[in-house]
Amino acid sequence: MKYGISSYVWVSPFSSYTLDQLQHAKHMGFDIYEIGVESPEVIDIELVKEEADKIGIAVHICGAFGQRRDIGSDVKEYREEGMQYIKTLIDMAEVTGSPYVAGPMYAATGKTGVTGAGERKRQREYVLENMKYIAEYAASKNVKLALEPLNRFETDFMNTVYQGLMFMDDLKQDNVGFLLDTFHMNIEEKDIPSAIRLAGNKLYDFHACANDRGTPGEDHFNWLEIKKALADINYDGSVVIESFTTDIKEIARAVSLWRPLAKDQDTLAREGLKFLKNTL
Ligand code: LER
Ligand code: MN
Repeated sequence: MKYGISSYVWVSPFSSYTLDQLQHAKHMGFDIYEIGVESPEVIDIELVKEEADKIGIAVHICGAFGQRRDIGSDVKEYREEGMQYIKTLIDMAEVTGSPYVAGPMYAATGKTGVTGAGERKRQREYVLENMKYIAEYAASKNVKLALEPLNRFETDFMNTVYQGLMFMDDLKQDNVGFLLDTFHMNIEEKDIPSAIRLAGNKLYDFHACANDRGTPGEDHFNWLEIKKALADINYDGSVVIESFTTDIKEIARAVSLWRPLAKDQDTLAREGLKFLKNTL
């Protein structure tokens, strides 16, 4: 297992001006720094890779999907922006050697309420068509796509692993699997360990969050059962602590983090890592 930390814990947006974060994460004992890419235009990814190599930390890529990055939107311009953005993320993953691009890339985060049958069908067709293209582009660069089911307040498209598997059945692309996040599973899955087992070898990335998005371990989760489920599916990928600074920009409304969840963000990272290393 490799342990990571999301850039959202400390900065928003991550940029070439916040490269010191890599050293900070390494010092704390993390193996991976997962960039939540809000503004690609302020990230010189070659520079990030150079710095990461110097420090000895891996850089993984996760997306942030505001309204204009919605590949299932009725607005053509938004679909195109979404496609262009995901292609940029894949290019970044290729540069840093990230095995995946992760995140809820099937829709704008926070978009809910697509209820009419016609509208739903149209959205799904757009997403399938666009994801197929993106998955092939990713495959050509040896990158996987880790789709993240989100809770009902953040998406109406994919809330559970079961729905994700149905979508993947229709998509038929080998390099598409899951990013599972304990925060979302806690709201949507009947049983978190069963959901992990259902994802099986389709699990590519894992967000370890407390149920309130605070320090992993300071929560009501049964981490020993989560550990068993991860072991049962032979998961040896990344376990990334995801929380957010209250300054979060691209997906502020969806994240809805209005108060600090720990004494400070360093404490959250340090205590969370200690807990996960001891427990998993
Ligand atoms: C992103 O990884 C995530 O978990 C979402 O809740 C962000 O809105
Ligand atoms: Mn997440």
